[in-house]
Amino acid sequence: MKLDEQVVTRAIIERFTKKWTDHLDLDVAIVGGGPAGLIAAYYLAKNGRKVALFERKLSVGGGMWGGGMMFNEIVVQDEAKELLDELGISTHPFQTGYYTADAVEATTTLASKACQAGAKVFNLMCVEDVMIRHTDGPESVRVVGLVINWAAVEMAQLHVDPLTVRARYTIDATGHAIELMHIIVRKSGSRLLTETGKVMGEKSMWAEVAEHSTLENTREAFPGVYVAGMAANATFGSYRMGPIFGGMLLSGKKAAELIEQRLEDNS
Ligand code: 48F
Repeated sequence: MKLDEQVVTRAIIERFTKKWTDHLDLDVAIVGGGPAGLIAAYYLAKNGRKVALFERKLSVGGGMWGGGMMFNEIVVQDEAKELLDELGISTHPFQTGYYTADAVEATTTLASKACQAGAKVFNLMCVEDVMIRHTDGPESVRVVGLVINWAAVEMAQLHVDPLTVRARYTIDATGHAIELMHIIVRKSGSRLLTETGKVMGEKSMWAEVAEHSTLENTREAFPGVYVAGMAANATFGSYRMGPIFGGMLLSGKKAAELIEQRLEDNS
């Protein structure tokens, strides 16, 4: 077969453009492709929802690749083992209640399952802002979409205007940085659904408490926006937990379930 570079170029441009235009109006937009964002994408897509995940970096996986301090093994507790089994990620018992998994196997399998379930990953794109609309009067605001740009534009600090996607619901799964929540507070001046109305910030490490509170804190933090993973604890003022990943995965799953319920209620 004779190869034609122009066919290769046209294939990439046309297929990417189709993928992008097919995902301008979403059921759920997920910001951040760490473990929490990826697992939420997996469950929502598995339910047939139109989901896109935006990740600033070249690769999805966030902080899961490096295990703890670049020792590329992760730990999960009893409560999350079933979830890894469901995804087909091998786990190895360590001592009662604790399992390890190879960080690279866990990350690649999770990413692959999310994509195969139908979630579209847009890597190398960063979310730099949100679209907010007044819904029921001036006091009632809601996030209705995201403002997106190429990560390369951000890195080069070029003055290039962004583009947008609409979404019925959004998940802030940006990890420790909680980028979406900070943008919402800074730009809208509205109160978050936290005790103080602001981003409460992450506390020092306390794995036992943090793993449980990650789940409790996985909820709507601003109308239309749910927080998942480390962003949930950082928004609602709880502790960090280090390289135990059960809470991250269960949190992403919970965010997907809560949004699924809202989508069903509104249909
Ligand atoms: O940090 P990250 O892995 O978040 P997570 O899913 O998991 C946290 C754990 O990795 C670890 C931990 C475990 O116990 O505490 O830290 O909560 O993934 C967040 C991803 O979001 C991307 C970022 O590059 C990373 O891959 N991200 C952050 N801000 C943006 C973004 C943005 N504005 N636009 C696009 N991607």
